[in-house]
Amino acid sequence: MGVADGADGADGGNSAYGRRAFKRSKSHFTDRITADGRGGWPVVPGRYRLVVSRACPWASRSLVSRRLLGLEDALSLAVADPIQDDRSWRFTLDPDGRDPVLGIRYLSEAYDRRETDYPGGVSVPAIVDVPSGKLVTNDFQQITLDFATEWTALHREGAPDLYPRALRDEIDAVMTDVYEDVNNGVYRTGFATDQEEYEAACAGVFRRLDLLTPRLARQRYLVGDTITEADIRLFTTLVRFDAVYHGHFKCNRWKLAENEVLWAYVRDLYQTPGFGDTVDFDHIKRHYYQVHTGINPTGIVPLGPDLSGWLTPHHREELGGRPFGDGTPPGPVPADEEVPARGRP
Ligand SMILES: N[C@@H](CCC(=O)N[C@@H](CS)C(=O)NCC(=O)O)C(=O)O
Repeated sequence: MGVADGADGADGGNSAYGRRAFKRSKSHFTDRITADGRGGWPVVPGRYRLVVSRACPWASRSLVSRRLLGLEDALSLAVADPIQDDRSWRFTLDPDGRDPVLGIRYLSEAYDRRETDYPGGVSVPAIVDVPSGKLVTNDFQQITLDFATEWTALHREGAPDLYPRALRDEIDAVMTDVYEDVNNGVYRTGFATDQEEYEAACAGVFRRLDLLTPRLARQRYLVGDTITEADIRLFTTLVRFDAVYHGHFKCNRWKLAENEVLWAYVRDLYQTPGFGDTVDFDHIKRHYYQVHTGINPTGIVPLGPDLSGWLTPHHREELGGRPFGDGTPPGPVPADEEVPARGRP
């Protein structure tokens, strides 16, 4: 496999298999879609298409946030095959291998329409302007913040406030630490190329999880008493932890299922409408184990872990908290977006 997370420009330069420490590259296309259209991309229902891989934790943030806010009708969804080829993300899950709305076979075609001969990697999540077929943004850090704050006119009735103004400083501080040590820390651990680098990154992952544990033993959610952007970002890493980060990325001091607090926290979110219904464990496992041939040369995908625990009672309601604040849970998943049975517990 020519292209792999951590092996190309989109996700850390050539460092995953080189001698330098793993370093995540910045998103290249950082245009924003805004309520007032100040950057040339106004929020308009039906104009844009969100392209994701359900394998990818960064893309999965946008899937969860889109569901919680009820943006499914306003912003359509393309799901890429979890296995990239040497032209990167492709629409081989769709009839004739083409995205039915954009009419393209590879996400790179939308990148090319935006910038010819763009030398960097192709990454998800990506938002594409349907009329022109051009990529607008692949800036995963900004995409969900803009869903919460710029797409408000299109939110469903009862949508939660995922980035409440009064809590932004605290949310930002928590997200910065979680990004460095956990979201990106698992990648630095998995793609480390020497022992020292691996040990430092792995220790950092568990140090941060140890620090989060007493906080989440006291309170149901990371910040305040409702679900916020901070929970979405921690969730998309934790939900992958035992399935891929523990084995494939060698983050194996303990399994999440061995930490009573974090395991209950992530199960609570998994069972909350808008979270677990976006998760495809089949895509997650096949992507990591088959694509990163540098660290798993046989491409063998393990059979475990057993997924049945995800649906067991978590008892987190006893901590109080109001998942959606003054709002309500999202409705059912649109029929054409349901995760196939093999990806679910
Ligand atoms: N560094 C990416 C963040 C998103 C990202 O790394 N996505 C991964 C999938 S988890 C990706 O698409 N990597 C390119 C590839 O694997 O071909 C960006 O520039 O926005």
